[in-house]
Amino acid sequence: MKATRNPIDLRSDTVTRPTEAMRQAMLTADVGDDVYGEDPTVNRLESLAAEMLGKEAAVFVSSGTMGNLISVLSHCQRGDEMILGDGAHIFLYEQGGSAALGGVQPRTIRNQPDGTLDLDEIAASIRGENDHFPITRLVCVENTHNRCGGRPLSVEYMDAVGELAHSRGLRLHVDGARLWNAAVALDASPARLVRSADSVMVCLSKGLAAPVGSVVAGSREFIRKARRNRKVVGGGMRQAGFIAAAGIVALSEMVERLADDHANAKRLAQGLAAIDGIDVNPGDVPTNMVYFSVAREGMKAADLSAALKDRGVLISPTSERTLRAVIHYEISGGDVDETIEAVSAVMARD
Ligand code: TLP
Repeated sequence: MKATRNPIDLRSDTVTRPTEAMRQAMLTADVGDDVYGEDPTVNRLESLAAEMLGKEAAVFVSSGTMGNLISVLSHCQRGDEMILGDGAHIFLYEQGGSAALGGVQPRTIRNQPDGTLDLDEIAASIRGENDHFPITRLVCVENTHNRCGGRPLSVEYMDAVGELAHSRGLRLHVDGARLWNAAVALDASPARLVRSADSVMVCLSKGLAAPVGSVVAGSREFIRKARRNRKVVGGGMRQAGFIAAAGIVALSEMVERLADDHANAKRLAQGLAAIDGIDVNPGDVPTNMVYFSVAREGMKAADLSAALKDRGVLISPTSERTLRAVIHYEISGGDVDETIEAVSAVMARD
């Protein structure tokens, strides 16, 4: 049975609680010491994820942030440079961990509105041979792109960015926290989407509703390094099968239903578009995120967010005028309708 949620929490798809099947799987998980490689459930999750992502191997980590960090640490040496978007989660929201802990310098270029990085700009940012320069080692892209509206990056683009990186001797890392949403939205297999990537981090704890965990996948050699780096950041989790068990359910049962979240996101955007003082383009909501803005003199996103909280709806502001609503497993069509009514009531009042 699916728990009902009160308040209606649209702050993120990270707020979901485990499904009944996940709770059962956790209760009965067969476990061992994963630092010795002896947790059968973790091993099963890693094999399943590697297979779904078309990679040789995978490693289970506690969070998306840890997965991205150990991927960068495994590709780069201190003083190396990585090229990534100025809206990338790795750049904006991970405390600059790659620089702080790995000595890796971020070279940002502008994210295009569709979440991509312009290929010519990437090419122009790759350093040449010169003793003054750092060595460019890595390109990172994000799919779906969170700050760019949850936009999925196409198979063609993913292939092209991988080809460019490899032709210049660089590696490609994909922050695929929501790769599953991209795959469903594009009707492409996750493995196909990341075929040209040297590493990919995917989250189990966002749209797929597992309580904890992410997975990094890549070549056997890369994952060996990533496993060492996981240990040095304190990520050797021992009987982690208890949480990996929920991850297996997430991968086996929770991917296809993301289409429902995407439909609900569109429906929310359509409802919001009809409200005076709200700006949103419902034609531009490809996955589970709805970014919308307040277009009324004297009213800020934080004011709307506070007024909605009083009505039992949680939506976070992302800038002075903009808010982000994220649809997930615990949000029903009825919750979407209630949210539209709440926004409508606040905007009619003020
Ligand atoms: N994103 C969270 C916040 O940190 C902003 C959210 O609510 O969307 N990559 C991407 C693209 C992400 O959106 C996130 C989480 C992460 C990595 C980090 O994952 P965790 O939270 O598991 O460390």
